[in-house]
Parts: sequence; structure tokens; C-alpha cells
Amino acid sequence: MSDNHLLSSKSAPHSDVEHIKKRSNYLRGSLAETLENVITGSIPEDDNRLMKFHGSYMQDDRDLRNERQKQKLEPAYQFMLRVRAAGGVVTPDQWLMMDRIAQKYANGTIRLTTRQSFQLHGVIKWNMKSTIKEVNDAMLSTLAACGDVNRNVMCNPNPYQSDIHGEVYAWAGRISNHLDPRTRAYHEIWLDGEKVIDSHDNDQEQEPIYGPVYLPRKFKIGMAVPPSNDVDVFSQDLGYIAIIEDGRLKGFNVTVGGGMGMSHGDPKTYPQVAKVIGFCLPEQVVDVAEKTVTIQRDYGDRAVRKHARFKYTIDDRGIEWFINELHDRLGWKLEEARPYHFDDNGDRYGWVKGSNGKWHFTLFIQNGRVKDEENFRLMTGLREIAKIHTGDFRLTPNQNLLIGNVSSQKKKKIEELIAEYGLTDGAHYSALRRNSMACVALPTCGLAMAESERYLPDLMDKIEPMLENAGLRDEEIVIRMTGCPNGCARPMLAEIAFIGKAPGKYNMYLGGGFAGQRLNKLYKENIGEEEILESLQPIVNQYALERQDGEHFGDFVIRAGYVKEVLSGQDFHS
Ligand code: SRM
Ligand code: SF4
Repeated sequence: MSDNHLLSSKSAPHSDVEHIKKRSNYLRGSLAETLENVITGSIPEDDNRLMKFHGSYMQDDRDLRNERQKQKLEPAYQFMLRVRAAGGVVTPDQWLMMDRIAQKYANGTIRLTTRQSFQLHGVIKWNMKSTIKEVNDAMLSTLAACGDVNRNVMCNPNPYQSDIHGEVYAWAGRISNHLDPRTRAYHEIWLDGEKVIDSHDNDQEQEPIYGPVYLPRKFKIGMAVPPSNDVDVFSQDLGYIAIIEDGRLKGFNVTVGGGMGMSHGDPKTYPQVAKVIGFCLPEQVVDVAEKTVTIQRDYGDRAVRKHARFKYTIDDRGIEWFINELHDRLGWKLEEARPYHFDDNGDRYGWVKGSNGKWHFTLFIQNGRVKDEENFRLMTGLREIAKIHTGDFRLTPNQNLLIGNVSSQKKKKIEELIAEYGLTDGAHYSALRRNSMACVALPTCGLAMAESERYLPDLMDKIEPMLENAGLRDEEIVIRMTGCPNGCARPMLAEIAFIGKAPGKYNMYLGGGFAGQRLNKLYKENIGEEEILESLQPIVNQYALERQDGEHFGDFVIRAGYVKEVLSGQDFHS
């Protein structure tokens, strides 16, 4: 490991989390004992911090919080479990397993996330071990789904769309495997693996890339295949843009320093779009990822967690500094970045025939929630499809689901099931809804300031007639909502965004780029539904009348003077 390790933070005392990680003996802490404690359904804060690396967060049902407090009961503690699959790919058997454990151990729903993972909510402490074991028995994992490590590597969900998609997907898998934590703690705690008594003996062997204190903060990687920017490559700490010339994958442009999270009223925190720094060959992507991660490991801020993301390391030290450091560690230089073009950052719905002759159907799943409702049995429908499907399922970066690799023989039967259960490609919705995302927020997210997933569909019901009247029903506009400024649905890149401020109140942002290339800007602060609709109405009408040929909503609001164009995250608040 480099002598520079933890160099950045020598001057300031490290945050509590750094000490917890250091003491944890490679993420063990006292988790094994804590899980055995039958007195409480909760776990101590130190173990909760470590639990994240194992793919889980302790939460409590916020809908029940006040009532339980009145009854002098401890909060209704429960756990969220995130299940990782690089590029979001699972087999029908794995889908059926997720369905089964959602019913058996969680709240009977599955959540498809904005990073192509699964989430289960409502697992109680006593069931955590069985749940994680069953996930692993099905060859999926929760390790490193959360925590200060590299997270799920995102990639276009359809490797069969073309040979190039397949190649890029394979590289995403290699990067993901290379950056997986190596600690045996996960196996010991959850899978009854053999115990390693003192792992401090050999740091290199334990965690050759991360070392004993892992990264200063979470780290995210995404790979885009133009013209689709579905992975929102500019929101990633490290991104790769496939460069296709003469129908072949030549390599990747490398992007660094994107990120969404910020805090309301704290200009030292801001969302940032990544910068394109050069080009590398396909076989160099793993090396670039490893060296970039080690630079963040050595220079990221370990004192102030709010300032610990890679985007701040780069903005504080300068992009030239980073490029030099990267070249030094690589021992070779990136080439000059090559031209590329993105059309959009949405999903492509409906049937597509792939290069392998098989069929792929992308379903619209509103805000990624898979559940059964009285008149819409989505979860049952998908279960029935999984029972006969011989291809795979693929989670998309926009919280949707692709039924992949359907043979011509099976297509008819799957179409019948899609029709029988009313599953949809979203064609009967407005293009705005088809381009919408909302984060989980209430009742499970402990950081939510306002509703998101449970509210956006209602708000959409009210915005859609406005669009219909203006003749904009089929106009593709990207809208996103989150319950707080952490940015889990990447709202700062949307053309219209609502970010929770307080119950029923949102900050409204306008002017993101349609292809996810530009941040938006605050338009109205702390407004409720009435004011949201009143604010949108004149803009929508003016857009309908005055937009230029092919002009996207986000570009129009800037040209019409509603908001200023944001060129860098450092200007986001100004
Ligand atoms: Fe996120 C924290 C949900 C994608 C930025 N995120 C959380 C937690 C775990 C809340 C907490 O810390 O207690 C949320 C759990 C809610 C719940 O009840 O399930 C949560 N994040 C999600 C998911 C499930 C949202 C969704 O609706 O799909 C996404 C899971 C992704 C995955 O499968 O790995 C999710 N989170 C994101 C993204 C989007 C992305 O990665 O493409 C971002 C913005 C990009 C970025 O990281 O810059 C994001 N989440 C955050 C942050 C702010 C980080 C920061 O830089 O400040 C937090 C809070 C934190 O880390 O302290 C956070
Ligand atoms: Fe929770 Fe905020 Fe993320 Fe929404 S954006 S899931 S409210 S942390």
C-alpha cells in the first residue's frame, strides 16, 4: 500500500466512522454477538455502521414512530437489505428466490433501485441471518451493496442489444469483481464460514486494494453505451463512456468526480457533474478503476464525512493534479478523449430484438416498487413469468425491469402473461411519467424529510392533465423526486426536480440536461402542491407555444430565463 495512505487527513482528527472501521478487524466488529442478543430488535450504532458494508441498514417504520413512542415501546426496528447484481442481471430462479424471501422475511414487496440492485424492507433482526444466507444460496450477495467501498457497478441492462453491449457488460463485471472486498468477515458472520482469528496479521492479503479502513466514503462506477446515458455517467465517481468506431468497441472515455449528494443550506456541499479526462483501451479499464480508487483511498477526506466523496477530493486539488497522480500510478497515460454523443438518459421500453436473435421487453415499474395491489397484481404477474421464463431479468438504471433473452417460442406465452396481469411498457402513460423516478423516502428511509415514492404518482396525476391540455402528453421530459437532498434518484440531473425540505414541502429545480449532461438549478424554495402546480402551469404553456424544433424542456427553461445554466456543481447554489 502507498505511503500516502490517509495522507489527506493527517492534519484533522478522523471521524468516528474511521475509528469504527479501524477497530472492526475487517468489518467484523461485534456483529456476530450482536445478532445473538435477544433483548432488543436493534443493534448498537458501531455495528450498524459496519452492517452497511454487509448490505444492510437498520431502520424503523416511521409511520409507526409516534404511536410506539406514545405506548412507550422501542421503535419498530427493522432492516433494509440491498442485494447486488453487477449490471442488474438475475436468472428467473433468482427472481423467484427474491420474491419468496420478500414474502417470507420482508414486507412482501421488492424494490428495484436506481443502481440496478434489489432492496427488501422490513426484515427483523432475528431473520437477518436466514435472509442473507438464502440470498447467497441463490448466488447473489449483499456484501458491499452499501458502505465505504465500491458499490454496484452500473451498466446498460441489455447486453444482447448488440455485441458491444455484451462486451461492455463483461467489463463491468470484471471491474466489479476486482473491487469486491476480500474480507472473510461476511462469510463468517452470515454464512457460518470458518473464523479468522486475527486478520491484522496480513493487511495486503486481507484487503489488497482497500486496506484496513476501506475508503473514506462510498464509491460509484457506471459504464454508458452511447447514445444512451441511462446510467447517468456524469453522476458517477468514476464513469466509462464506450467509444464505438466502425461498429466496434475501441475503448472508453474516462469520467471522474461526479456525485449528487448535498445538504440544504450548506453551500460547501453540492452536486457535481463528472469531467471527461481521457480515453483508455478496454483491457485498461480495471487498472484505471483500481488506481482511481486507491487515489481516493489515500487522499479522500477522512475527517469530515460530508466532504469525503471523491468529487471534493478532485475539486479541492484540481483535475490536473488528479490526472498526474493517475498517470503516475498507472505508469502509462490516458489518450485524448474521443468524440461521443448521448441522446437521453431514459430507458427504452417495450420489445426489442437483440443481436442474438432473442427478444427483450422493458416493463415500466412505477418508481421501482414491485408489489401486488387490488387491481394490479404486478408481483404475481412477474412470478408467473419467472416460472416459465428461460432467459433472465435485468434491473434498469431507471428503476424499471427488462425481461431478457426471450426465445421466439416463449414470446407469445410471455406476452399473454403481460396482458393477463396488466403489466405495461408505460405506453398509456404520459412520456413525463415514463421518464420519472422517485427515491424510497418514507416510511423506511431515516433521512427522508418528505414523501417521495408514495407521493410522486399522485403529483403526476395532477401534472399530466396540464401537459395533455398543452398538447405535451408525448413530450419526453425527465422528472425526478427525492425526499431529501442526498440525491438517490439523481434529481439534480432532471429537467424538473422536487427535493424534499419538510413534510409536504419541496424545493423545485429546473433546467437539467435531457441526456443527464447538466445539473439543474433551484427555481422555487419550500413549496407545497398548490404552488408546485401554479409554478409549473405557465412554464408548460410557454414551452408548448414557444419551444424550438427539438428543444428539450430543460434547455427551454434556461433560454426563457426561468433559471441560469449551471456549468459546474460549484455554481449550483450561487
Ligand atoms: Fe442513496 C443514503 C436509498 C441510490 C446518494 N440511500 C441512502 C439510504 C441508505 C438512507 C440512509 O443512509 O439511511 C437510503 C435507504 C432508503 C430506504 O429506505 O430504502 C438510500 N439510494 C437509495 C436507493 C434505494 C434509492 C432508490 O429509490 O432506488 C438507491 C440504491 C442504490 C443501490 O442499489 O446501490 C440509492 N443514493 C443513490 C444515488 C443514485 C446513484 O448512486 O446512482 C445517490 C446519488 C449519487 C451519489 O452517491 O452521489 C445516493 N444515498 C445517497 C446519499 C448521499 C451521499 C453523499 O454524497 O452525500 C446518502 C446519505 C449518505 O450516504 O450519508 C444515501
Ligand atoms: Fe432517503 Fe434522501 Fe435517499 Fe430519498 S434521497 S432515499 S429520502 S436518503
